[in-house]
Amino acid sequence: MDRFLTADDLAKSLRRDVRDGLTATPKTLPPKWFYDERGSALFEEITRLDEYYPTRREREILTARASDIAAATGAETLLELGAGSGEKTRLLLGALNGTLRSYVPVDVSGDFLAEAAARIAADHPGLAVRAVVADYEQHLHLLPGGRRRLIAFLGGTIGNMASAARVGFLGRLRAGMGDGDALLLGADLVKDPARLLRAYDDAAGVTAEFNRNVLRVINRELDADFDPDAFAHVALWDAEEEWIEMRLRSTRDQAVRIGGLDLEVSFAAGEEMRTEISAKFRRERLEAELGAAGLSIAEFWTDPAGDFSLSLARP
Ligand code: AVJ
Repeated sequence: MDRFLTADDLAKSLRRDVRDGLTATPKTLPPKWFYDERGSALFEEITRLDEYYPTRREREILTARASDIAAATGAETLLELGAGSGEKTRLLLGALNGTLRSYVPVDVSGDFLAEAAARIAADHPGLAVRAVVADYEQHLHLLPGGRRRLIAFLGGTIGNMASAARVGFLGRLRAGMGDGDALLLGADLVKDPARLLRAYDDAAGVTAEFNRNVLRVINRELDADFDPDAFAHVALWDAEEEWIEMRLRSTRDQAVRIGGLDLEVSFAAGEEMRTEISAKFRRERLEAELGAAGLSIAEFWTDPAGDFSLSLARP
């Protein structure tokens, strides 16, 4: 396993994010910190909820198009940005078995990554599996090279970035791509806001717990004393930006001490802190943003219901 990101780097960036976010107006926290062990388990639970369609829809597209993806790319290396559930990976690896020689899962967390990589290596003898611990926002240029690489960025995670950040990110990705490489990008699509809101505010309250989990992460990692029960989950649709926003609303006036930062922050009753944006796309916007980054869409697939998209883009 290659490490471009140490536990110390990660701790530093958490400190910076929390200090910057909690001293800003309005307060914000980046979604990156949801995913400790409990947060990852809660996200897995979200993907099985009736209301949360993206994972199922993306799987439908991958199942239907895996052999098209294989034929179109003839990929020798599969680079996967962000740890997949393993299931999407298996679909792709199965389809690419004629040409694929190596698989490179990339994630910020080494714990989950080593396990997942070992399982895949055991199931695919002959496939070189090289896990890389890296932040794909910072370390794109350090990822393994090769001819015919397929870079998969699935799940709709691109939606966690605002438009300018997406174009910047895609541009850096493009800068490291050769002519034979391709990008497989999963992106959720604009749809009825009521359905979107249900997907991000489920009846069982799993998403609410997932949202509050970031406070537990900060309590543990930075010796803070957030009372997660004093924050209510909020999901809203921003029609202008075409994104879902998740927030935590302070249910009372309260002060929180973050011992590890020697910082005290106060929240007014009703004050809202943004914890995630999840942008939803139209094909035109994907074409425009990929185009601005120097990539063009060779294939654009959706599930039959038109809920989710997979784009295959090339330099
Ligand atoms: C993993 C970022 C794609 O935005 O839908 C799920 C995270 N947040 N429910 C998404 C999430 C609330 C998810 N991504």
